[in-house]
Amino acid sequence: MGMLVDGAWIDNDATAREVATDGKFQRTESQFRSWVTADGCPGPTGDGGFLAEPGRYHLYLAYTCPWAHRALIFRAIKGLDSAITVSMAQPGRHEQGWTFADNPDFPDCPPDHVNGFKHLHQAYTASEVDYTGKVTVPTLWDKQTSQVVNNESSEIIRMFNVAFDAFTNATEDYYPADLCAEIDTINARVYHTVNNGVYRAGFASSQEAYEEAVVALFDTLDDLEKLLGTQRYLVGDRLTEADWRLWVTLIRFDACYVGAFKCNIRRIADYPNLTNFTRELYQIPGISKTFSFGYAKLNYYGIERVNPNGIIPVGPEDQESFYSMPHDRDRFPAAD
Ligand SMILES: N[C@@H](CCC(=O)N[C@@H](CS)C(=O)NCC(=O)O)C(=O)O
Repeated sequence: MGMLVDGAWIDNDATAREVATDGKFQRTESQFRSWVTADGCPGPTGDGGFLAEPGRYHLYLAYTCPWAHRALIFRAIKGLDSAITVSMAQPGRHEQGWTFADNPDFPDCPPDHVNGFKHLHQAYTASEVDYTGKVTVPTLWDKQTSQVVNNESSEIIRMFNVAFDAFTNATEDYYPADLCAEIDTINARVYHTVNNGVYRAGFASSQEAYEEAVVALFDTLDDLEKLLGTQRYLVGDRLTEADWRLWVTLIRFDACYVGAFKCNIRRIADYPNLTNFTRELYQIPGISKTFSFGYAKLNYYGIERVNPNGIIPVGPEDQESFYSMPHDRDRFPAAD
C-alpha cells in the first residue's frame, strides 16, 4: 500500500513497505493517539480528551484487517452498534489505499455516509493537512470536531471497554484491574510473535528474518495450546481483552496466513485446544458477523509483494462451518 507524504498520496512508496536492510519487517507507530473518555479528560497517551457520547464517533474499518477487527469486536461485545457508526473499506487492492464505495458486489461494506470520503487518506489530511505517514484501519473519527481521534487499535478497544458504559447495558470489563498485569504480559508475547509475528513472517525479505519470525510464532502457538489445555481462557476462567487479541489472528490463520504469509509449520486445525478456543469465541452472539473469510482471503492474497499474480486459493474448505462446529471448552469452568 502507499502512504501520505506531506499530505500527498504516494502509491507504493518503498518506505511504506516497512522492511529494514536486514530484511525484517518493522511496523511503524500509529500517530493519532488521543482518547475518548467518560469525562472527556485526556487518556494515558495523547493530549486532547474527547467526551464519550452516543452518535458522536465513527469508525473506518476493513473486514480483512485483524487490528480493525479488534475495534469491531469491542463495538459488538460492548453493545455499541448503534452508538458508533462504521464505514467498511472495499475488499481487494486499491491504488489509493483503503477505499469506500457503494458497491453492490460488497453490500455489507457501507460507504462513508459521514464525510463522503472515497479514501481513508482524506480523513487523515482533513485532520492534518501535511500529514506524513501510513493510513491505517482502524481509524476513529470525531464527527463533532471533524478530526481523527486515534488510529491505534489497542487503545481504541481500551476506550470502548469503559468510556461508553453509561450508554450501554453491556458493562462487562475486559481489562479488569486485578488482571491488568497478567493481560499486559500475555499481550506483549502474543503481539510480538503472533499478531505481528504473522506479518514479520509474511513481509520478511530475507530467509533468516522469515525463519526467525515463523519459529517464534509456532513456539508461542505450541505454548498457548498447552496453556489452553489447562484453563478456559488465556488468563484463567475469565474472557478478557487478551483472548480477543489472540483470536483475531487465529480466525484468519488457516485461510490466510498459512498460505499468503508462509506460516505453514502447522495449521490451527492441527491444534485441538486452539481450534476449540477459536470456535467458542466465533460462536459468541454477534461475533461471526464481524468477520468474512472470503474478504480476508481477497485482501491477503491480493498483496502484490507476497502474491504477484493475485491468484486467490480455493481452500481451505468452508471455514464458517468448521468454526461453527460444537466446541469442548465447557470442560473448563468460566467465571459468571
Ligand atoms: N498498530 C496499528 C496497525 C494497523 C494496521 O497496520 N492496519 C493495516 C491493515 S491490517 C493497514 O491499515 N495497513 C495499511 C498500510 O499498511 O498502508 C493498530 O493496531 O491499529
